[in-house]
Amino acid sequence: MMSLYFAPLACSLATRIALYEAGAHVEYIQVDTRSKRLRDGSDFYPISPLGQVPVLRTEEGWLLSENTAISAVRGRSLPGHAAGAARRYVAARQIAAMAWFYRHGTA
Ligand SMILES: N[C@@H](CCC(=O)N[C@@H](CS)C(=O)NCC(=O)O)C(=O)O
Repeated sequence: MMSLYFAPLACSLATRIALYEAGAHVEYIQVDTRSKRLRDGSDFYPISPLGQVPVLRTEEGWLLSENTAISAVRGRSLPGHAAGAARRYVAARQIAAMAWFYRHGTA
């Protein structure tokens, strides 16, 4: 199962919304971005050297940062994704949505 490291109301919300809407089977792991700790007290830095969310741990164990990159991978890997030209269109729409979130969701 994939895992998404997130913080409430941080920009990881963009990826969370995309994963929720896609019906992805994901474990959501909350991070305190101030203390750089997970809720179980473990250190977040080995997962994210910058101490930033979002980070997606793929089923293969890869750690991916950056909303845009996570969105692109997610679009290709979830069941039910579009094929061929339609997939490229969906990928472009995802990037546009992410760009909108960054423009309107950050100070
Ligand atoms: N360019 C990154 C930005 C990641 C980012 O700035 N995350 C913020 C939350 S919106 C964070 O974790 N801040 C905590 C910190 O920098 O200490 C992305 O789009 O994923």
